[in-house]
Amino acid sequence: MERFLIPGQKKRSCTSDALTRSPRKKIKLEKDERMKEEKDEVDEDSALAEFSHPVPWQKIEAEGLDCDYALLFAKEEADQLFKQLENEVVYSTGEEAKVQVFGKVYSIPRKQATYGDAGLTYTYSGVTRSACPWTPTLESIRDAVTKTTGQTFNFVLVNRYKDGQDHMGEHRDDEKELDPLCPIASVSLGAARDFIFRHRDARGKHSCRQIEPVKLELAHGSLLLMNPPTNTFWYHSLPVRKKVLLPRINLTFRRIVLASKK
Ligand SMILES: O=C(O)CCC(=O)C(=O)O
Repeated sequence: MERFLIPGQKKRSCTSDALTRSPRKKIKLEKDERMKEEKDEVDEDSALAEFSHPVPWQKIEAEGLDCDYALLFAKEEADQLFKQLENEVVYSTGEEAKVQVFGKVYSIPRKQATYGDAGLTYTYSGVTRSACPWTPTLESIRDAVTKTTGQTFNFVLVNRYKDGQDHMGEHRDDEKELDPLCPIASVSLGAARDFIFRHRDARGKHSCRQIEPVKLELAHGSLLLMNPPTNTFWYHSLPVRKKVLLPRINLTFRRIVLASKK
């Protein structure tokens, strides 16, 4: 994994050669360096003003897989957001809490809700869901993701896992109504859970290639960006983890293409 762009890191100049300088010259140089550092810091701070959360990003790459991972919220903020979502989000019941797989209807092993801009719908696993109006907390998390990534989103799928028995099976988020150029931004709050990517050519008994799965742990307050073309080539899942006893909420922010643009 390669580390890249860490917007919050301050650059410090190396002092080793300064040790060999004469004391008077050294004092002047140190003063100049301090002034330059201070100027650099001001420049960096103003450049960073647009980032609400200057966080270290990790690049996760494999053949056809391109993801970025970072901690977006510190623990206290993430705890607070989790509590607020517990109060605000209303999860689907009845037919909307089911999926259809090869014509058979199943109850989903977690709770789900969909929020977004007025009039949007999203169809997956054979069920069409309409967007409820944004809640204040979903809106503020969406805006934090937009500030950090520069991407805009008009829809969010909320999944609540009561513990490690709740899970999500392998799938790709490749529905035709999703903007193919927009990453899917996945924010995790609550219990850390394993998240597994598997290449489409390396699944099941009849897989035609040997490609190692990519395994991540999604931490409390984290943001995972699944950039195109990840969802064309890779399936992802959140497997059962019996040892996990605490709940988790996951938000996947998406951009749905408006009907006139499809
Ligand atoms: O809960 C998760 O991290 C997985 C969510 C997911 O795969 C999805 O919303 O498509």
